[in-house]
Amino acid sequence: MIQERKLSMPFWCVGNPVGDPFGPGVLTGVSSIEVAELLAAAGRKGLINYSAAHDDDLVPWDPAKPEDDLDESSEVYKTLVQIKKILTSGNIKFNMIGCALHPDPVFRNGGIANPDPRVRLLAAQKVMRALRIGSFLGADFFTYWVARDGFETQFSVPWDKTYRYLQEALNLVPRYCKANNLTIKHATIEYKPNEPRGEMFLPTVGHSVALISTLENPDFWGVNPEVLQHDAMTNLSPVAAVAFAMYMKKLFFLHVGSQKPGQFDNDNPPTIGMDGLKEMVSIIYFINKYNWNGYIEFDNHMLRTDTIPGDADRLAVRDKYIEMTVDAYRTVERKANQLLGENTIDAMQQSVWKDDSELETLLSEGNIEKIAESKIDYTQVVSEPIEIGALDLTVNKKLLGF
Ligand code: XLS
Ligand code: MG
Repeated sequence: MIQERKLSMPFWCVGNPVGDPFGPGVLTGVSSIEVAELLAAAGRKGLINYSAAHDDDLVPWDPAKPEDDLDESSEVYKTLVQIKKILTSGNIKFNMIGCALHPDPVFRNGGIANPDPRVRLLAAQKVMRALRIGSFLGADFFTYWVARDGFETQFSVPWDKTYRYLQEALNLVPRYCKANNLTIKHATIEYKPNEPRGEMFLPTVGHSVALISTLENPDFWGVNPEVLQHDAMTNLSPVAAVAFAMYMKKLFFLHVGSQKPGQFDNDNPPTIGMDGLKEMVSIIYFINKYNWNGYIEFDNHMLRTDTIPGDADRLAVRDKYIEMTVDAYRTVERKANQLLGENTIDAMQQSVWKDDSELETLLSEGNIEKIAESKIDYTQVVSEPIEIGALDLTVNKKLLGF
């Protein structure tokens, strides 16, 4: 039985006023309470099950009050109580908290990897507050998206220390969660090659998984690739990134949107845009085929064109955005699952992969004498066609509905 994925719609996607570097937001803003209400309504309609947020998406940050979330008479605390109540009313589980280390100008040269220890301290305090906020809402995950931890100029970075700064700050996360009995049991690194910085310190899945293996508590940490955007931005393959993370048992969840390869971070809704439809179908196809049972979190925004500027429709357009994004994902999922049941595709895959259980065992046992002694008929192997073109044509026909 192929499962239907659980879906998460984050606060920042719904709240996004859709600005870009050439113009301000075209949508009138919404409060975090209004976003919570939109999410709860979507939960009641059965569209989504989870949500996520950065601290700043929920409540404002005042560096002079690093523990305002603990003060029951503060506005921050009262807002969090209200958000929790609204989400619960729509059966939305709050699943992931991130710490916004990108908007405030004090973090303009980075958050947890900032060379200035005063800024790293502020970042650590803000991360702790975000962890408490996440736990108050019942989150299972914390996500470190690389934000402004990166560079534009080569001589401005203390290269002998930068990765230690990252290790030190990431090590604080499980330590803090455990010491305070928080609900957060796991965390992810969300790598990205560039944007907002010219280059990032953790640009790929490989960098992230390697760094995780050096942390105090590697089992606590995984990754959440953002497909198609964060890999495709530099023409790396999102498909291979997800497969690698899954094989390394580090695929904790996925961020999903759409991307034209080689461009700025498009953050288009899944399937919307110029490219990527087939890649998205293939990702859902193989995570289902190989029984990965995590959840999918959207990370995208509506197209600027599709907004209705002004006050009157600011909630209605966001409501429609949630519905359309879920519809786009479910459409891909249906197609992926249809391909999964296809005998023709299975048979063609088998013929490309050439399964031979005896040889499989021999190679995986890794006995060097047996491997050295084995005989393969080279002339036979070299003369066999490898019919990948035919397999792909079959897939394309199925995708196009023939
Ligand atoms: C930006 C990231 C960001 C994270 C949340 O590119 O996708 O939105 O997912 O911190
Ligand atoms: Mg993301």
